[in-house]
Amino acid sequence: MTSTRRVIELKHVRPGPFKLALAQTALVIIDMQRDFVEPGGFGEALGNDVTPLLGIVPAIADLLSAWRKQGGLTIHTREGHPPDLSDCPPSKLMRGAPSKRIGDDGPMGRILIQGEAGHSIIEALAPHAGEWVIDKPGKGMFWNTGLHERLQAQGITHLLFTGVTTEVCVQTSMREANDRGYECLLLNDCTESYFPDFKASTIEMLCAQGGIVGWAAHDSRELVRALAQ
Ligand code: C5J
Repeated sequence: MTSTRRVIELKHVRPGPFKLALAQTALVIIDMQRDFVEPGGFGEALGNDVTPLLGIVPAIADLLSAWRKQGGLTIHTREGHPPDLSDCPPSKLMRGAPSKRIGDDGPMGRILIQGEAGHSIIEALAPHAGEWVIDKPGKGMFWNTGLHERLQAQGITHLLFTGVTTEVCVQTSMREANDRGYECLLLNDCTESYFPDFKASTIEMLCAQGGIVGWAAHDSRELVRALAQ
């Protein structure tokens, strides 16, 4: 169980300290699915080198382990669609010129389709019983998922963001969360992009202007240390 009284203040964070009460905070892990981080999936079909994305797994795993020991709420998201693609708008299906489109057969099954091997979360970060797994058809975690209502019912006010990719699903979800009134922190060593410049720019944008979207921590170590105390 989460300690209802425990409050942590992180100091090595921009634009300034970030205070969180464990009982009102959820750790969010965005789309750490095989389709995005392993060869043969959607990320590679779009022409990307997916190898850098696996580099953040140890940092997320350490944070997740420390978070689980405190009984904190963890939310895993998965981007994808049912086999009949009924919630995939034609605009998303036809966008770009990928080598394979959503729903096509690949080495890990049909790309971004629920129930296929590529859609699953990587083994190292596999959800535990009781953790929330949110299937989302879009880039943001609130669109068409019912997540806001569940978070409200749970009294969650603060969200800690990790996962991939920084400038697409992570940023979209953080902006959606900010607009709904959540205090959001991005853990920079726990997020990655196929484009290093996009990651850096996204972090700058999110915490600029006094934290226009939220806060950014250079790394997760201060939080992991605080959780262990
Ligand atoms: C993308 C994601 N990049 N999880 N999805 O299409 O960021």
